[in-house]
Amino acid sequence: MGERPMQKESWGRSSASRGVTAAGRKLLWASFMCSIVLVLQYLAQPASADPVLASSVGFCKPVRLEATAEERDRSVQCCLPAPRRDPKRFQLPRVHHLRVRRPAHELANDVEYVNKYNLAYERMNALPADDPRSFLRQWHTHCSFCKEAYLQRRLNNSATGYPLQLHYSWTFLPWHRMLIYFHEKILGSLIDDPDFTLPFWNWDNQLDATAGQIPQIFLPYQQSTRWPRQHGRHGKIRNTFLYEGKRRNPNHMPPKVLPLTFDASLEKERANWTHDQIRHANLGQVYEMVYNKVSAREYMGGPYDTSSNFTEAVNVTVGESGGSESLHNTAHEWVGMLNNTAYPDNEDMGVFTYAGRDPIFYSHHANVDRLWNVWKALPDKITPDGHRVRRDYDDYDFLETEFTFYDENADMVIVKVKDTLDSRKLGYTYQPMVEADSLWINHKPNGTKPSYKRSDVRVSTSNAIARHPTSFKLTRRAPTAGDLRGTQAQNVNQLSEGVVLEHVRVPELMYVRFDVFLDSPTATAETDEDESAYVGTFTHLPSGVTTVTDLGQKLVHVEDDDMYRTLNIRFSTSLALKRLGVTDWDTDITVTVVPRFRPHGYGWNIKALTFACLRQEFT
Ligand SMILES: [Cu+2]
Repeated sequence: MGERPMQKESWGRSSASRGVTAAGRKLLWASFMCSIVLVLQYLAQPASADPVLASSVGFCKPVRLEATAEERDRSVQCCLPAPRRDPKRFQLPRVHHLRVRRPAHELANDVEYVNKYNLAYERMNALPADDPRSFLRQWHTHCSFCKEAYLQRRLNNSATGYPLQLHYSWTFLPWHRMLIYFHEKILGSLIDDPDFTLPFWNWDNQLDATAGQIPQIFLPYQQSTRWPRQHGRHGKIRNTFLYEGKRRNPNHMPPKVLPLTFDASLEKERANWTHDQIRHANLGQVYEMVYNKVSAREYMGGPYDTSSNFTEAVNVTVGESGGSESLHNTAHEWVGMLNNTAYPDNEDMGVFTYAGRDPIFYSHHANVDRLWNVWKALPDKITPDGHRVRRDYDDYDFLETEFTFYDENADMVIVKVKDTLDSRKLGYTYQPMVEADSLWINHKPNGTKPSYKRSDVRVSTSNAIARHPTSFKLTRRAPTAGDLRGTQAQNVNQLSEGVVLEHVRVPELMYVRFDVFLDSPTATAETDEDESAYVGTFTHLPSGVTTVTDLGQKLVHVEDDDMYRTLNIRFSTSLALKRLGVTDWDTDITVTVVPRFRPHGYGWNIKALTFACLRQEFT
């Protein structure tokens, strides 16, 4: 296979003892390239990267939709109305009692709640289009900020010239928290209920079989005797707005449960999975993507400041999603119309552009928000120290980042990230789900270890993610005091070990999903994600909109450099290494990337899915 040269590699315990063979020279070259990337990154650091003002004031462009055979230039206008009054600074509310968000599956038959919830949305939907509180504008808020309609600004309001993007970085959690915070406040004000809370879609809950289904409140209620309360003295449930006209995959309705390892290309093969199999895989996935992430960088994503430009071809600062964001992508794909030719745009949930048009979006994000709180309270038990406290970033550029939203009075409010970090200070909390959470916290992956001879391993020397599972060599070393810089670890034993694929070029329009295994060169698409060697999944939602199949006619577009996103993709390795019995720092290992998508039309000889280097990193 021409694009994927493979080399037999000699494996010593120490990389120093390796002879300089042709393969060795290539590997040396690869690590040289890795250091060049790092040096360039360092040199190109602008002297004055500052916190970002994510504002809906100023230049706004329509959001591009990918061309179809019929229409070459398609776009959606999701710019927000200008504020009618001067923006105000956000003030933390005076909290007398905490509002409690409850799980959607437990609220399904609460007639009073569901009717209130539906009425609030009906009223929101009835507001005129120039009202920023209207459902249309709530959807547009997500569409415009998450699809780069606006430009990133400095805190003095001057534009940086870079598109504003609130995914792929540390802004993902705080921005979406405040989006649903104001959304909830507006809904409450429309029904004169200041205590109103959004329900959360508790998809990580594997204790209750209904928790991971599309919650009943988003579906038409059946005339059923199973829920007599619906039609009893409490009246009937009306939920028309919550489902009518929403575009969701009809194959994923209850009793189907959201599989958190969902893989559109394997959907047929996995159709016969038992509920127990799904349940087990789901626990493993939340364990890997939440519990296994100790540092802020691993869970929340990489930094975002005024030097960050995620969409330029030759860029320095690249996007980096945390475990939280990667995990949340799966529910988006599964609810939306992925790979349905009648819905080429994957709407609603399957694409950032339309996700906010489905009310389930706000409940999905409420669970993402809840898991953020849960994550901060998890014990370490992963780093050699074992007692690192999981904390939010404390960088100045993070804390001082500003967002603008419209509040329940239709006023523009400027919120600083530092005011978003404690949900209790914002006046709300979540109903505790201790028993369900503990299932994934205490999950034990299958103990199976792959057996192979190191001397038989063929590692790739080209930095490309290929059609078939590909193994790469990862050179390891012990952490030093220098690795502490920029982290929140108190000492080297608190550092979390990981592997980073640097500067992966991902076509914006391409659905990409791959699994990563350590020291498991025999891993294939059939390998269970719940085995010891698995360290996580990367998922990229097509963020222009098109089906994968449609791309067959549009190869030319992929040549445009601005159609790529450059991302760092990080996997936490401490626990897997422990499980695999790799206890020293000198053992080099293989990293096997198993693609779980079929890029029809792209072919594999594309510039896409190459990366600059693969390296060990401590955070
Ligand atoms: Cu978003």
